[in-house]
Amino acid sequence: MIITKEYFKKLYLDKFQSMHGKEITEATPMDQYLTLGAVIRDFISRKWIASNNTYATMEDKETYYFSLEFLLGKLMNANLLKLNLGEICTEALEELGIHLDQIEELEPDAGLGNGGLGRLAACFLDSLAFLQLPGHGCGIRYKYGFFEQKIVDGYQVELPDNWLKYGNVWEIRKADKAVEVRFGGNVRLDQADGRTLFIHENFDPVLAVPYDTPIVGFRNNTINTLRLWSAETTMKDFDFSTFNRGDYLNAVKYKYEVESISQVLYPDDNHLEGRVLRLKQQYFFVSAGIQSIVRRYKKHHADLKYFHERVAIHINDTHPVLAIPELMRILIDEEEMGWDEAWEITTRTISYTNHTILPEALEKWPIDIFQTLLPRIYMIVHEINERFCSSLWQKYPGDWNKIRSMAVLSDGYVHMAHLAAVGSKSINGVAKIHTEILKNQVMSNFYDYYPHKFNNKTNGITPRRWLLKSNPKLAHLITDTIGSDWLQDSKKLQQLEHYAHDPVFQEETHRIKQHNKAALAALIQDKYQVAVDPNSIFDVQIKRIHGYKRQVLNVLHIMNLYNRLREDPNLDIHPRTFIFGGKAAPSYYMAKQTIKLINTLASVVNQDSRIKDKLKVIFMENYNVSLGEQIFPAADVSEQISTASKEASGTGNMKFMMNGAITIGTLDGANIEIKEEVGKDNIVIFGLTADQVLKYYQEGGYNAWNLYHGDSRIKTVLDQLVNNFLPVGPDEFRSIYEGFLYHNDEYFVLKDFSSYVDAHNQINQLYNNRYKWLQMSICNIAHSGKFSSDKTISEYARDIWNIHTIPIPDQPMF
Ligand code: 26W
Repeated sequence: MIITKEYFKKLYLDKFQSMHGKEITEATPMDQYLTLGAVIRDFISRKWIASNNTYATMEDKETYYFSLEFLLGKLMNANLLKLNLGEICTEALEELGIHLDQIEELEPDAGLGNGGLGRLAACFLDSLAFLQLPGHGCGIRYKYGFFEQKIVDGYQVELPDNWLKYGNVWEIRKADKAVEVRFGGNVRLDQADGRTLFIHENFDPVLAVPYDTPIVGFRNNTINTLRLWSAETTMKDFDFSTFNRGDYLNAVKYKYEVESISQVLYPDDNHLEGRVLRLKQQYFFVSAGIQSIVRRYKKHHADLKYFHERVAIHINDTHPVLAIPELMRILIDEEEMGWDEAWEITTRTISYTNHTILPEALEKWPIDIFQTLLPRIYMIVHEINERFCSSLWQKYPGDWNKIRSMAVLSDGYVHMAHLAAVGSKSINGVAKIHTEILKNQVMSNFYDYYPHKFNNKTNGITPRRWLLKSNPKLAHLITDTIGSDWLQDSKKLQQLEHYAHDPVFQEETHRIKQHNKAALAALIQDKYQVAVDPNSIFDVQIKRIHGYKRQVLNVLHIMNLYNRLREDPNLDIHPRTFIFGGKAAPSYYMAKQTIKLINTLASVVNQDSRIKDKLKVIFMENYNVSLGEQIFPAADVSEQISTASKEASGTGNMKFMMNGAITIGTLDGANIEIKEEVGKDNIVIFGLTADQVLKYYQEGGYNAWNLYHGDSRIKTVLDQLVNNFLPVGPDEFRSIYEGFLYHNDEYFVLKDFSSYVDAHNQINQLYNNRYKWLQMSICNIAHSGKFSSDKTISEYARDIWNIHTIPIPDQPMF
């Protein structure tokens, strides 16, 4: 059915009246937004039902992506694009006096993630639906998402992200699908018919209530489901037993404690704080998710023996690793299966991705805490460990050190990555180099033991959001130039290479970049009252603030450049605007000081008229998905400067590339594969290699003081951190200074400083050759299809999950 503008208007007006019971002329912007959400939902719902019915009745496999984080961003515009309703909707609403772009602004970002891992999960869901693959998400419906960042006096201040304040137009609460999750208590053993029974008693029950969000396929009929669980008290426990005993205050406290499980996303990124509530969150959603999958399976299949042929469960890092013992528990305790059969099924169902090698991010939980909270799960983990250690003993008799280093339980801890390695069929890293480091360093013992489990799946990003939605002008230019096939197959972007030297195409690309830069400059002017010149080079580092990502290296280079400009205001450099964005974990002092340092430097540089506007520094507050959508299309230079070996993959690097920015980066994560794709002349590489870094860590021999004394540029900028050069107390940045000199520069910032400065000089030269720069930029766009999450997901589907395309039949619209 063709939807006309008139028809859309009628749908909208009817919906408005039935929802709000007043005239459209009295609509508030929020009324307008909620009405449009409801209209779009109606377009989705038929297809959603059809997708669910198709999946339920097919004889094929479905996959479930378990993740503690899903960083979706806004959905309205994305859904309109996918349903191909954007134009009709814009025009219809205009005639009603409603501006779509204005009401879209009202939608809060769904910010249920910290950074890379959470956004990857969102891109993967998008690609699953695009590829018509039966794959769903499972996570937590946090009441508060990732905190909102305000900058006050240069410092980060955290505010709660109350994203559900006005309701959520996309979710549907499924109260009838709620399940119970049990914490604490004790396990009593009993015997029946020659079987040992494990009876979990005196537990605290928590009701897990699912909220389903449709994941819309791009111009197809597929609607998959993201199921997020919310923690509630079971009515019977709250209202009747406790309350009736007259213990009102305790009843309220109990309700509060239960609900706290899905209250807030932990803002930890690459660092485990180890709060018991986090472990509760992990078991809560994993148990609820697996129970609901088993329940659904049993509706259509009699025998759990074939579970792994119908269900694949993927765990996004170790956060959902309790899926392994939880599936064992259900198969053994509830389905009365024997251990060996249950283990066979579990280890054929579950697959695991590792996203980080930083030791402080590897999850481990004290055994006593684990056992108290999850007594039955602990017994199962204990048994897994016993059996695993005895098989290790077979292979490595007497090698206690090796066995201890691989055990699931050792030194008083449950080691979650070891549990993941033992209990899943596949272990993958997220970029080639990362997988190699896993195999040869971090998990080398496991690689020796289970070589067949290891594989690489280089990350990707969805071109629907990161090109089509966020950079519509570039998307149109591409379609005008090579046709629209790239929308169905991102590899086709490669055809743009033929136009890399075409002056007309170059000029069009340039015009669009300037347009996007002007829009970002206007936003910066509006928000921060700083004038930045769209003709300057926009050099951008947006990502979490972390020592290993080395925002401080970027800062030291800017300080050096500033020093050069003050010495010689006529220095022949192309004007630069350095843009930063990113959040620090609230308890990460050094990261927060880095934000203060960037803002302090900005306040000095931006006001210094001597340097003739050749340098500007901007810190953009509250970096999130929506802000990213405005920044990536406006970037000329992409800063990917992690200490080599530390950034597992990176995905921001791919978003910049897809929007035509040139990478300045180390040979780390996916930068290496970007270099392989575009060739060494279309990327600017600097710094230590991963091998060199790892060698330093193993053998020592690095001395930061030597660099400080040996390079006057380094000495000057480090001294400027503590000598009143910056308008703060002399101790404000002492910790950063001491990190370099007294803690020997853990992330090799000083070591890479010189080659980083050279790399920036190279950027300057390249940019001054407009023809060359545009050719490089187009080459990057042309090769970005390699980093489409469609490609990544096709590989997961083929190599790990064994799931297949399941087209959903056309549905009558209403
Ligand atoms: C336990 C605390 C904690 C929280 C989050 C530890 C680790 C994490 C994540 C695994 C950190 C993360 O987001 N890693 C990033 O994952 C991206 C997607 O694969 C990669 O592109 C990034 O390089 C990696 O840092």
